[in-house]
Amino acid sequence: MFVKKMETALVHQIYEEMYSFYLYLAMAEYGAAEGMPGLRHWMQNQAMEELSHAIKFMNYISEKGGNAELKALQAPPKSWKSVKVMFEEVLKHEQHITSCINNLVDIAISVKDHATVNFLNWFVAEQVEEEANAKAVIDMIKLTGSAPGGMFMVDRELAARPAALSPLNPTPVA
Ligand code: OFO
Repeated sequence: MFVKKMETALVHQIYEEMYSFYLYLAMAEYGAAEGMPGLRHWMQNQAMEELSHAIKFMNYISEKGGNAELKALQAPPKSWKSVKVMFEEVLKHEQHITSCINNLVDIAISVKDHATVNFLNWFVAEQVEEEANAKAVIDMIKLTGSAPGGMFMVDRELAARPAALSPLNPTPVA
C-alpha cells in the first residue's frame, strides 16, 4: 500500500518516462530526415530505454497495490536548429528527469516509504549515466562536428551504441 501522495507522484513519473520515450522517437525521426542513420539508431535505443523505465514504474506501482493510470501524452517538437542544439535539449531534459527522481526520493523519505526509496535508488544511479551520455555526445560534436566530414564521424559513433534490451525480453531489440 502507498501513501496517496507517493502513489500520485509515482504515477506522474510514468508520464515523464513515456514523454521521454516520445521525445526521443521524435529525435530519431529528425535524425532520419537529416540523413543520419546513426543518430536515428541512438535515439530509437534511447526511446526503448525510456519505455523500459515507464514499465518499471508501472510494475512497481501495481506490485504495491497501486493503480498505474496512464495519461494523454503531449506531442514532442518535430525539429531542432541543429544536432548539437538537439543534444543540448537531451541534456536539459535528463536534468529535468533527475530532479523528478530526486523529488520522488524526497517524498518517499518524508513518508518513511523505505521500499520506494530502495526502488528509486536504481533511477538515481541511472540518471548519472543518462546525463553523462548526453554530455559525451555534445562534447564529441564540439570536437569533431564542425570539421569537414565531422558530422559523418559523429553519426558513425552514434551508430555504435549497443542495442537496448526490450523491457519484456532480455534480447537486444535492434
Ligand atoms: Fe532518460 O531517464 Fe528515464 O528515468
